[in-house]
Amino acid sequence: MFNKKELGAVLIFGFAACLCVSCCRSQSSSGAAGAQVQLSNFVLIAPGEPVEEIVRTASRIVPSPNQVAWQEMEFIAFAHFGMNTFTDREWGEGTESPCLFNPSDFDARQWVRVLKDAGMRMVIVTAKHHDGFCLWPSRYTEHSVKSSPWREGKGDVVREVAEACRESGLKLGIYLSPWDRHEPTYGDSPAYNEHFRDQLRELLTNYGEVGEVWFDGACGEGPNGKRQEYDWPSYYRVVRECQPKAVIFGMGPDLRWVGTETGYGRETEWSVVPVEIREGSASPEASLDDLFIPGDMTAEDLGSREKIAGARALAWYPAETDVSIRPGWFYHASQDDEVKTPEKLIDIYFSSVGRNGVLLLNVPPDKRGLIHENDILSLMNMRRMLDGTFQTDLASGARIVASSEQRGHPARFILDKDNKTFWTTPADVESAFLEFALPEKRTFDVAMLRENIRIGQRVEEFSLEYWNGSDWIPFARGTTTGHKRLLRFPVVTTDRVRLTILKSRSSPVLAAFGLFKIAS
Ligand code: FUL
Repeated sequence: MFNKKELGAVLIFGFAACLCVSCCRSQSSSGAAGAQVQLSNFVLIAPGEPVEEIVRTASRIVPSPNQVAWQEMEFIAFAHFGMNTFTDREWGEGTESPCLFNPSDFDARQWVRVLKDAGMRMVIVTAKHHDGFCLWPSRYTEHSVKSSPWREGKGDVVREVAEACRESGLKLGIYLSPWDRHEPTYGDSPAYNEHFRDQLRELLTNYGEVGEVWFDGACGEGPNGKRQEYDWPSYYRVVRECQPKAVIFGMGPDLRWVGTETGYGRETEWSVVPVEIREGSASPEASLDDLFIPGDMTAEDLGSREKIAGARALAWYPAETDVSIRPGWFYHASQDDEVKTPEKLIDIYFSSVGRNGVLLLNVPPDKRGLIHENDILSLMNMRRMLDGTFQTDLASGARIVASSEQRGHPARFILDKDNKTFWTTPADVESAFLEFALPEKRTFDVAMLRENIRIGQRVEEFSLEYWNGSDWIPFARGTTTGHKRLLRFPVVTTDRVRLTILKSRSSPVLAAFGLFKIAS
């Protein structure tokens, strides 16, 4: 599967079991628990590799522990706040006076309280947007809160958000825009790269643990007419060195942009996808961080068998789905009546978290430095409806008959509320069904499936049917599952449900199944 050079690279990328290639080969079709031998979150594919072998390899690529921790958060917050909040713009020029930044009632605890109550687990703050104004008193520029009238230049938004997050048990994320329309060195590539690394290091060493670093791809023309060449690998090194538990989004190798800003992920969302790498540099010393080239990941099909068949490298590179609660990313009073409704937010939740993504919802604080009342109302109603929907699992108490079970991984594990245990089939059994006999007739309109992503992502197609007393009636169908798949369908009342895995990349590994009734 790999040449000698590539094998070395695979070994050092390994997060799970680091195995020699002969182990991979000999166990690839007969491994324990149907789970088979796991590789890492990145694998190089040798030219000419048969498609079936590539598919098997893809099924055994697993997320890094940092990627698992990120995926399990499911729902996280973006807080776009900065100079644009005060100039009523979306992209500033970089020439704005710091005097304009002056929130009247800034309260990071209010942000965090609201976002936590809404069910979000991390807050990513725009420490610096494209206009270059820094929300922390950076040593490397005067264009920051320290030159503003706010708290007489003694304030630090990043610190207050970090402290509020720590107090509430939320993680902190940092958005640091590489594109900087204020910084004079921008466009002088080596000088600006150093400046950017300095700022990054400042943010990643002075504010406690950071869970995610958000790198935007926007790259404008420098003031001197030169285009800035970002030195991404050197940025990644700063993140790895200062925050070993952080994941890097976007222009980095850990998380990819889902490809739209609507909040809607793909119906078929693979976390294992081909990635672009620097050719000819796959030495045993190289890591994904060194090889990775940020590429366009916006196509509708990223991870089908056809796509991975031609891959040079495959990585666990899951989708983050960002969207704003308002039309703009920053607060504009004119949009106070355009806050997304709870129903719209729920639709987005089903189409992002429910499609194997993490939902990054932007809630932009206003000029007071507070989350606006309209946003709070929408968020709280959304939360109430989601809690109402998911509080009672109508599949619980069901007896399950499986067409096939791997020893040690019985079907009942799918209902045990422990996402680390799982049902799977013996090796090479790639289609199977589970029949759920409910304790009595129940009414539902939502189904939930989860794979155990620690073992990989495998399910390619599944269907759901119910027993109407004489026949099995199909009521829902899906493709990929991943961390979480939610399906909505017209209300069904029955006491028997059948889940069929129609197609899978090696044995399916399901951690959970649930049935729910949407609450209004
Ligand atoms: C984009 C930026 O240009 C927008 O202003 C916003 O920050 C969004 C989340 O990312 O690329």
